[in-house]
Amino acid sequence: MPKLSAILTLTSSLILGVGGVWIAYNVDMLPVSASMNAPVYDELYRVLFIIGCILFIGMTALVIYSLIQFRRRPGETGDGIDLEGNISLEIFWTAVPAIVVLFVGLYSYDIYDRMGGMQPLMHDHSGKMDNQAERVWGGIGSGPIESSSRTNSSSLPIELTAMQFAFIFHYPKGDIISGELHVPVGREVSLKMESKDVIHAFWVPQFRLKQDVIPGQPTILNFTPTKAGNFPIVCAELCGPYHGGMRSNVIVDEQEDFDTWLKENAKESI
Ligand SMILES: [Cu+2]
Repeated sequence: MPKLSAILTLTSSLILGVGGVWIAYNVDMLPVSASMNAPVYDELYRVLFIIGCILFIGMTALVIYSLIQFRRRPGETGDGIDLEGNISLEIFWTAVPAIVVLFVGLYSYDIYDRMGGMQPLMHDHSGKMDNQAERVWGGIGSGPIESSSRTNSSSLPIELTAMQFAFIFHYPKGDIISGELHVPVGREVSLKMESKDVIHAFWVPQFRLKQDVIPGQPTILNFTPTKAGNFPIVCAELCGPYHGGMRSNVIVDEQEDFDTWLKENAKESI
């Protein structure tokens, strides 16, 4: 009965859709969100997770249904019905994945743009960098920090040197060298990163930020922490035998606690 099957398809799609959304919003698999970047990233993750849930549950249900409904009954010894081709089904299973993939592509592009990833990519191919020839992706860029258009005057400049197998932070204000990153909550940090040896990567899962640290090419990473706390910094680029131990911490303090830390550790009075 075509009408019954249409109602069944509609009902099961509805249940799948609602179920997918419910799972994505109730099963929290991500670490706490602690930077301004994180909610945007999490939104993309949720949408992809909803699509994944719908596909996984829908296909599993269809397989189980088919196994039971079309099983071999007692006494059946034949090869089954002789089927060849089904144009409308073929159009359907080509069109649906194409639309889903197109949507995922466009939506990811939009999220990347909202994270600042679509800042003009002006790279000077002559080898020298002029003032505009810097790359800024997702608050992430490379080039001379002095010319960074994304670095506003209120942001806190910090320099990161990565090496086998440590992260070393330098605060130009106060000339502080630290093995841990101290930052105040709610203020933009502009991290100028460079590696001394091989490629490393600065990754803070709670900030949803991961950026390569490259020898000979400074990278700039701008971010604003939104939650006070102690979060891990992990090297996310296989960089040698002790790569797994290349970790540090970012300590996000309230502004006054950060100021105290800065005063206590500054080499000169600030
Ligand atoms: Cu490393």
